[in-house]
Amino acid sequence: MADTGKLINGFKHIPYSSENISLEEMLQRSAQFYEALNSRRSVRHFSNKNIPEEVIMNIIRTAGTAPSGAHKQPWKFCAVSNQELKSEIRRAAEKEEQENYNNRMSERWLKDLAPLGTDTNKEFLEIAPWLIIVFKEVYEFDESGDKHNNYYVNESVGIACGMLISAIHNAGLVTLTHTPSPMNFLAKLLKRPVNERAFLLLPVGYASDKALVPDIDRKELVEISEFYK
Ligand code: IYR
Repeated sequence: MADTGKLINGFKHIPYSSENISLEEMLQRSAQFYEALNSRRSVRHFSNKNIPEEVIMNIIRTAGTAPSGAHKQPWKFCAVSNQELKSEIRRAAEKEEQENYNNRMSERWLKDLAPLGTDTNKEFLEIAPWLIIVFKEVYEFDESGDKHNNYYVNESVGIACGMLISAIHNAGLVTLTHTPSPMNFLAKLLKRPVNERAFLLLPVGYASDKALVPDIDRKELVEISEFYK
């Protein structure tokens, strides 16, 4: 087949086209995708049932399809199933959380969290079969070892995490975005290189048979959007 690509700034560009679907199917697929993601909930009660490593690999592959500033892909997904490591992470996270809930968080913050039923107990860190700890690469090293900051790192890694969460839900599994703060103990425990900072911790597994989630609603379309036609 003829190569219809071309060079831009000396770099190869190749043809890309949108999937050709009918308007009817577009409407159906967009509504179905919304329904699928709208059934996702942040779940804090996990079963300890194993998940095949290949599933976790596919979920991470999906997150790695996210767009990123200058295509630097400034992320690293650390998948932990080692029980001792999970226990160490729980111990360190709960230590920070005790400080957070008892001293660092404002009355208003605690009041805002009350409907979610969160507390300093992070049992899920030991029970969930996998923990995915997402690191952002704030800078990279060039061939001569010089540091160069990456671009839009929080935006890029945030988008990748959204895709990770969607992939977890799509696989029939549950997660929650756990943000023990400060999170630097994670880089230490996982022996991460100096250019990486912990961004988010997501336990991944099946929901426990006894899982409960808060009875809360999402904002309606009119509340989250404004159309300019
Ligand atoms: N990091 C704490 C507190 C917490 C903060 C927010 I904002 C939440 O939406 C949920 C929890 C914790 O993980 O418990």
